Amino acid sequence: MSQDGYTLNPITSLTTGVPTDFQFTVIGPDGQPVTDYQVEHDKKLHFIVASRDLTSFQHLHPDLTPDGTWSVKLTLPKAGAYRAFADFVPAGGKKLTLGADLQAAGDYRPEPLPHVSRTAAVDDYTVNLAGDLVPGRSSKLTLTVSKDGEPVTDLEPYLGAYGHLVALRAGDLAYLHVHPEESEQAGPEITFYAEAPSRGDYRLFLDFKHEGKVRTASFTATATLSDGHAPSATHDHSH
Ligand SMILES: [Cu+2]
Repeated sequence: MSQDGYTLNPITSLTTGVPTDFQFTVIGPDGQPVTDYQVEHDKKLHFIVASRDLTSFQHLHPDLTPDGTWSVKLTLPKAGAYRAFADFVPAGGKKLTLGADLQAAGDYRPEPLPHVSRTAAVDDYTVNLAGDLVPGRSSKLTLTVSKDGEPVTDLEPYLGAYGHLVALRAGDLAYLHVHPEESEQAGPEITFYAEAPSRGDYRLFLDFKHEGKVRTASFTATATLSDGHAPSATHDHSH
């Protein structure tokens, strides 16, 4: 919630299933809301909201008023605990990711983490994941987008690249640092470098834009040392 003198400060409380104008501020080292931000990946601030069980994910871009209040239309789709992340660079500062817990009242039924898979489907699209998360260092992940079985070669730029990847650790929702590889090609492959801080399971969320619409493909992946004992693609969560 706080780092380097900056604190994420939610203002609005939320009701399960009700679209709400959610407001927050980032309080700076001087105790005042931050009003100057650097643009990164086309936006001054990226706002990610994930349910604690990682079955709900939203990547939103709030609007900033001159007094430093951010606002965004937000719906928490089901009851339970959520983690919100604000990813930004204060003017003259360095990149920060601050988190805050959000609560949606009601009957909470946590869902198990979806099984490890190298394939994700969203609408008419299929996305394949190549590469492995490696604990403690940066690793290359390549995501390949196809539609109706054909490679998609006309992805549209989204947030300064042909896709945007967010990775969260299952269990505590630690937020991974992910960089896109610059590419001149509009698909079907999108390449990222991700740093997994530890062994364990992670949930990856790829946002990509095609035919004017942003969609999210979600994967569960396991970071294991590449010692040949536990290939990540065959890790079984059922026991
Ligand atoms: Cu964003």
